Amino acid sequence: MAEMGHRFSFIFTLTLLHFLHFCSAKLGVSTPPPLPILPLPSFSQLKWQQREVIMFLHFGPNTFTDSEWGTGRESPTVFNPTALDAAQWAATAAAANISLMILTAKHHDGFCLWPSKYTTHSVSRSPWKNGHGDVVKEFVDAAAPRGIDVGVYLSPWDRHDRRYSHELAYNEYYLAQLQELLNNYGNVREIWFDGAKGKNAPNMSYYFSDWFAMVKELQSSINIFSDAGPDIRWVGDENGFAGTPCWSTINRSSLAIGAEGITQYLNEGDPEGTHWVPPECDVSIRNGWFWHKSESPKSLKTLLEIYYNSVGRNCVLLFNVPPNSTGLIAQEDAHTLTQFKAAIHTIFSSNLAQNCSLRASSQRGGKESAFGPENVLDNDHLWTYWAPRGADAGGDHWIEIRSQQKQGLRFNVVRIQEAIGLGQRIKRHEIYLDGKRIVEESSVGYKRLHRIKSGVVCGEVVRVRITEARAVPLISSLGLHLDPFWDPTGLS
Ligand code: FUL
Repeated sequence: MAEMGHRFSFIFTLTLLHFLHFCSAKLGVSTPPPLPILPLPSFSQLKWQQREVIMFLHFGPNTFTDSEWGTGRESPTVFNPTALDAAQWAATAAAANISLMILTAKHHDGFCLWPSKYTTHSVSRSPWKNGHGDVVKEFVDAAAPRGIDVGVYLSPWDRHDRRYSHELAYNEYYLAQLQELLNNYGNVREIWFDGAKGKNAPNMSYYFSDWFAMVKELQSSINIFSDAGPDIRWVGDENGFAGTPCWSTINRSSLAIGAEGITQYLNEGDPEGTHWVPPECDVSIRNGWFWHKSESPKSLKTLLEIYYNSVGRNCVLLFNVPPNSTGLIAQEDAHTLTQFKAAIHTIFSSNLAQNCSLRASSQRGGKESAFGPENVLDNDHLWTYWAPRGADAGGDHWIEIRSQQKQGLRFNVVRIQEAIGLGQRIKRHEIYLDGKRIVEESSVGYKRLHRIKSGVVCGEVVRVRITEARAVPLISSLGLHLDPFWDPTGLS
């Protein structure tokens, strides 16, 4: 009897929903978007995510002393670039479509690239421009006309300053420098708080809460990077490889900046995470972070490998391109970067799914709604998406791309993007070609790229099936691409 009652109320609810849907369609009223699933990205985090590849510039005394970690005892006179030209840095970034550059305003050696009022260990004591130079200013001024945004790195670990190890004095000093950098150089879009610290460094607490609050007070659209956010997290390695899965969410309360044993958690994120803190993959174009005469840039093949494992796994790639001791980005680095950009363009500028027909397991709000499968082929990768019916993550949700041409489809890369503005949802998914499974994987996020392990495949119908999700899946973009650079045998 109770079961009959349940069935009746289920049928009644379903009929009512259909009736309401029919009425609203008749009245020309649109079905609203589904509810988000928390946590959500902030406006600045979304903007950052869409940049995909950004640039790091490690520059300072190390550039001149051929080292990676300066001792702090370097004389400011070693800093003497003969042809520093920040416009060339900006031109190099612009040629690679890069819209954000981050400069090491102060690295672990404590030397400041701007004339800080609070120390003499800076450009003010260097022969460069007779001590009247300001690299941070030249960097910011060169970026603006190119439409490039800027960020700064201010190392908490300072091997030069004598206040370091005197907790209060050093925290005040650091805060004062934050105020200089964030008050005097216009908009700053990202700030890097590096958790690195030598094993024998004095034990001292950093007042992160004060620092972060000050940063947000001075710059409203900035993203704060550290091991644990609050806005962007470290990916847990320096090879530029994110994990699988890779969630934009983590539990911030379970993390301490600079702590040991958290790298896997940072690499993969947490589907149950309480905060939206997406990962950034920092990696250098060369072996070291600073320029060294003896090193040369990585190969295009390695850079593409990094791209697939960072941007292709829901991350932003922070690519370090260090200026040399003349103050310029080396020609071979600039060339490698242009080749990299051209390769990405070759692979992704055309979507082989573009003229295909689309079909899905169901559609939220019915056939006439704004949530149809065709949304995955438009240029909006955030706010237009295919949404299945209902609010339930369960059920067999799929979307299908069917070739309209005799020769069918020929590709070796599949691109999937979630509408992350409403939260990250997909936990597991599969891809089928003509009924045969070719991919079985985990999370998606803003962008997931799959290179097909067997190489180029041909067929008629590609189906993306979402097998597990935190909430009803929302797919904003799908792409089929041909990567001529990728050799799955690894022989080329
Ligand atoms: C590390 C530092 O120790 C390296 O020198 C470099 O700055 C890298 C980006 O972060 O933690």
